[in-house]
Amino acid sequence: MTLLKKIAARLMVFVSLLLVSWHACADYQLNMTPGVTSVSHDVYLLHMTAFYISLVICAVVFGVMFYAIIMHRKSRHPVASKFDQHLGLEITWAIIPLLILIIIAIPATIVVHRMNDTRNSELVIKVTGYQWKWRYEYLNQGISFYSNLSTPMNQRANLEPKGEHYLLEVDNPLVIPVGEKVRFLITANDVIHSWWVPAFGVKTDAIPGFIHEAWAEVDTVGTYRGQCAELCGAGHGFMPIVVIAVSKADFAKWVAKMTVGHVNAESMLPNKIWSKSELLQKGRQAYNQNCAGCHQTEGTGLPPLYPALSGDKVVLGAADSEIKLVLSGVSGTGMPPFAEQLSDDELASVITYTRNEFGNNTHDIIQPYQVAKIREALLTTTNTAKNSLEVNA
Ligand SMILES: [Cu+2]
Repeated sequence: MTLLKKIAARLMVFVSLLLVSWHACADYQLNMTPGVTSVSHDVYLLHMTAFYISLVICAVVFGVMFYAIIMHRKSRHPVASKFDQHLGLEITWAIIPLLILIIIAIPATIVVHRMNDTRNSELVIKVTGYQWKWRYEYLNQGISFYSNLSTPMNQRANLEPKGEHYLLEVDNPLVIPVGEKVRFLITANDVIHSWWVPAFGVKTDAIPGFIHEAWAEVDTVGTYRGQCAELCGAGHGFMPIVVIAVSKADFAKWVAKMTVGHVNAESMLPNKIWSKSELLQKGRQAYNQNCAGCHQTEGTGLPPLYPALSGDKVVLGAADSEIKLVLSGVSGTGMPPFAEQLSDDELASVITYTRNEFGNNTHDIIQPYQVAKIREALLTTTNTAKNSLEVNA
């Protein structure tokens, strides 16, 4: 009796804890989402079918078990029956699960086959995972951009209340049209990531050196959010995915805007001289988006993996050396080359920022044209090296 009382008391505690914490779980849903693509609908249907089959099996198995426990309890049947083995019964309970498995496997195979059929796509987007951001390239439109987490640093540091889409918001979302088959070519540039958008029924590993494929044909206009689903380092939780599905007409407008924007960005006043405060303001933003993941907001780094920038000898040394290092990265370390990721004015501002923040009072101001000059010199060296390799080969 005391044991029963103990169990009842524990059960009461468990239930009250569950009730108290229930409101905290209200934002989460337990089940899969039916999603917004034909594949995600199929996956959901398959999942629910398997779930209901499991429920029936559960009911039958537990039904028989409890029936046997109650009806054949010792007080009713003090003397146990002596039979063992029943060929018919054994064959039946081997064949029924087999049939159930076949019933589940046939539609599952059809759906998996459909998921991998990327033929007849109308738009191809290459998705590349980086520590810790995504890059999207529209292969036939000549549009490419990086997509960084845009949740403000103060929210991440608990200095401000968290926003509605905390850690699920980006500066440049992926834009796709509804009603068109979009093929994704998924890869990575450093370590293994995984591109996961639950509403599309897509969760595909992004592996350096491999290209995996996925596709989606979205049926509803809207904003869909996902995350990297493969533990990829310290900033794994800070590389969300945001996809905006728009009508075909809006998509055409967006493409036109992006193409023009790209041309403008290329020819954007490379000789403009920025003021120190402009550079620092722009630099803080670029630093928090691209550098703070490793070197930390306060420039303290995470030694020995990510060096502190406060008092760092490269940051306090010649400006050209720092520009060169940021452009080409440091091989064998976590420092990637930023030449492709950031524009000259972003690099100039972030380098100005590191040279004047964290107690690094160099008073240096770096202008975009200085970055452009070193970028060009590096490019010439790389091309010369490539050419001489080709000649030698
Ligand atoms: Cu990742």
